[in-house]
Amino acid sequence: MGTGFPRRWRLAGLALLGLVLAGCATGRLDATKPVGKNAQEIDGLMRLSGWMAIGVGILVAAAVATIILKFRAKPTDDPDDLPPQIHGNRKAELTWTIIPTILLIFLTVYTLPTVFALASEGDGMTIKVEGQQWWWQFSYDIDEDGQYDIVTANDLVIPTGEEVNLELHSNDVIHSFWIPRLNGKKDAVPGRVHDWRISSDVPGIFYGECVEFCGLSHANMQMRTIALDPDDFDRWVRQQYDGQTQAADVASAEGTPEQAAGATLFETHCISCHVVDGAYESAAGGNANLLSGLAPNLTNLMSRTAFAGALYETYLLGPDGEYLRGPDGELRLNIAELREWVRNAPNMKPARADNQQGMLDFSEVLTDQDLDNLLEFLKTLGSPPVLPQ
Ligand code: HEC
Ligand SMILES: [Cu+2]
Repeated sequence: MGTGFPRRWRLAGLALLGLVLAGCATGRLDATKPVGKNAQEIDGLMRLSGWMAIGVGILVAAAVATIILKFRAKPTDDPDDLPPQIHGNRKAELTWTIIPTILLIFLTVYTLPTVFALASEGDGMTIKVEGQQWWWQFSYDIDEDGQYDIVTANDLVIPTGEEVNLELHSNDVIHSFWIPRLNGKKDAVPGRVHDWRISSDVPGIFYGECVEFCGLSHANMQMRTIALDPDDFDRWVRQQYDGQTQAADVASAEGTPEQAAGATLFETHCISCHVVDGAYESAAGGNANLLSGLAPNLTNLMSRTAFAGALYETYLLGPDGEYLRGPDGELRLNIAELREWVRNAPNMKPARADNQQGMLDFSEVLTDQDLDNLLEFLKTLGSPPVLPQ
């Protein structure tokens, strides 16, 4: 064979291609099973253009095959006898110019309404979304007075049945927000505000990833949308408010001795970056130790299904992704990974704490006893998540 690649290289390439393609349709980031209205519209266009491409592909392949077979050299041909030599063919050239033009005009006209529909404003609430290396923050102005009442991370909780507006920001470099089953991708460029929408008619957890390369832990910058039916969403809002009061009580040493010791350690080591509403607000809204100026608000840490840019589950999952429960039906905290995170976060998720990106390594600072106490304190921050029914 003429090509320079040995056979096993070509086979390996084929196997790799197979693996890559298999990755397209499996797992949590499956764009082929749209749930949100916008994702469905995008999926419809994908399918239409996909089928058109398949049709064109088949026609072209058939034409090529026909020509190869029909005009191949026959044993009876005289090798010196050339077929008539021609230059150009107006009919053929017009055909293969006009048909694609018609197809493309059709696709354009068909696509435009969706492009405009995706850009219009939804009828639901507006949530501020901030990307930073390497996690997402979500801020809610529940009573619409211009103040954010709830600030959370990783889990974007939305009510079902309404088109939620997202205001995308970035605090450092370009990120891109994508929840494949709910909507397409939208970049978050520093210094700009991008409007986006998201909706789901059914309750559920929908996973997402940052899809603009943003540095060391880009692959670990995940997030999820938790769609709750309106009653559950109201429960979640009340729960978030309750968490704010609760935290204040523990911080003023109304807990167990371990919790109080944890609160003291938290004050010493953590509040330079982390805010806990009602308790530790001194650094509220900003922090000089981080390039992005923000660390996750920990007020309702326990109410989030994931931590560290949704890289780790807050509660233990079984083999089929179902939540494991204790004897009283309560969720089981993923205490091992949470403890390891507090001990040495850069070990759990690549970061550059020395460059003001990411959480510090506390393994040389905190003793085992300190870690136990800190964990006792963290456990008081909010109540377990409201899960979609
Ligand atoms: C230098 C700033 C800084 C300090 C100090 C710091 N953190 Fe963090 N922390 C961060 C950043 C940034 C993240 C997000 C990291 C990521 O997801 O990549 C984070 C994440 C966390 C999370 C996960 C929260 C979530 O929802 O994802 C917990 C829990 C946490 N920190 C606890 C602590 C504790 C406890 C201390 C004190 C012992 C502490 N942090 C000190 C910056 C800091
Ligand atoms: Cu990113």
